[in-house]
Formats: sequence, structure tokens, C-alpha cells
Amino acid sequence: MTAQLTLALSKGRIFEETLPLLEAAGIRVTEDPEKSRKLILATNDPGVRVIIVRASDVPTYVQYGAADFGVAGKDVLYEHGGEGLYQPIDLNIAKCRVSVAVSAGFDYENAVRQGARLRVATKYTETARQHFASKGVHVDLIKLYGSMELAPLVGLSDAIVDLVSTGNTLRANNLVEVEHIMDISSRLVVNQAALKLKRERLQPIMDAFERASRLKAST
Ligand code: PRT
Ligand code: MG
Repeated sequence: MTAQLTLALSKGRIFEETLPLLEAAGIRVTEDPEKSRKLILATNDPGVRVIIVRASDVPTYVQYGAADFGVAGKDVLYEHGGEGLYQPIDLNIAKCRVSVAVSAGFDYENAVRQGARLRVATKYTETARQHFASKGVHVDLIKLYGSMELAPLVGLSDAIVDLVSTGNTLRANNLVEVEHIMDISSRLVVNQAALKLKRERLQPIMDAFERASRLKAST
């Protein structure tokens, strides 16, 4: 009997951008998470199933072994801490950056120079805490779960720390990017026990992902 593998993915860009990598491993997901309400999806391979979870929950499912492997952004992994996770491959997908942004009229440089205490709204409190600590900037962090771009517009905060890809969302809300904190892409994460116990099943998939993502990086 061969072991069953469970892969944790989030709906949306991570699911979409992981499909070609799965394809390279000969795995096709036979249901569309945008159309179905099912949270457990079958594949053409009876030994592999996909579970659909919130992007920020992927590391947790894999850490506890409820999923053997998963795909998560470095933004999410950084906040989670990576405990219990083996992170073998940078998949080069779902790329963006974490930045500091402020309202167009706010003089960020000056506020920092003056040593002002800044109010910063973000979902990424750990990333933000480290960033501002390393710059010696004092901040009050306000934890949000979404729509960070709104916070400076209504006076909740002076700045936000958020993901930026095209910059369209910032522009549409009259915000400007004032600092680039880090580049983001998604990584394959594997449960450490599963890596030992199910290596025979996991290794060929990991190899296919590695090849496909290297190809993608070079184009
Ligand atoms: O939506 P939900 O609250 O369930 O979770 P999530 O927002 O974390 O999930 P999802 O699927 O939106 O994002 C999953 C992962 O994709 C993130 O953890 C990142 O690693 C990666 N990623 C890549 C992005 C983006 N690009 C991105 N642009 N995640 C979010 N965005 C958002 C960003 O937060 C901002 O609101 O898109 C907006 C900015 O985009 P631009 O193109 O207007 O700059
Ligand atoms: Mg989202």
C-alpha cells in the first residue's frame, strides 16, 4: 500500500499558479475550487488529494501533519515562524513585495527623521515589528485582517505595511510606497515527519516542482 498525500493550497493565485507545477508532476486537480464548495479536492492520482484553506493557514495544516505539504507565501511563512516545516523549494510563483506605504500628502522621511512615533496598520505585525526595530523607528502596530489600504485614508494609521504587486491598489487609493521591506514569492513547505515517512511518494513530486519552477525562473 502506498501512502496517501495531502497537499494544502489556498484558492486564488496560489492555486492557479501551482496547477502548472502539479501538471509537471503528472497531477491534475479534477475539480475547480472557484466553482465547487468542496474543501477536499480529488486529483487524477488516487494517492494525492488537495485541501483548500486560507492562505495564512497553510503552514499550520502542514506543521501539524493534517497536510503533508503545501504552498505558502514568504509573507505568511515569516509571520508563522516556520516551526515544524521543511522549506525545500522557492517556487517563484505569486510574486510581490512587502512595502511601507503612506498617504500621498504624508512626509514619511521627515516623520522618521524627527523621531515621531508612527501608527502602522498591518496584517504583517511580525514583519513590521522587525523592520521598524532594525531602523530604530518607534511604532504602534495596529493589527488588521484585510483592506489595509483604507487605514491611512480614514485616520486609523499614518502608514501601512502591505503586499504590493502592480501598485494599482496603492495608486487607486492615493497612497505612495515609501519603503521596500522584502521580496515575496511562494515556497513549497513539507511536514518534517512526512518527509521521512512518505519520502518515496514526495520526492518525485518535489523534483518535478523544482524543475518546473527553475524553468519558470529562467524565462
Ligand atoms: O484573501 P485572504 O484573506 O483569504 O488571504 P490572502 O490575501 O493572504 O490570500 P491571497 O490568495 O490573496 O494571497 C495569497 C498569497 O499570494 C499572499 O500570501 C502572497 O504571498 C501572494 N501575493 C502575490 C499576493 C499578491 N501578490 C497581492 N498583490 N497577495 C495579495 N496581494 C494583494 C495585496 O494585499 C494588495 O491588497 O493585492 C493588492 C495589491 O496588488 P496590486 O497589484 O494592486 O499592487
Ligand atoms: Mg487576498
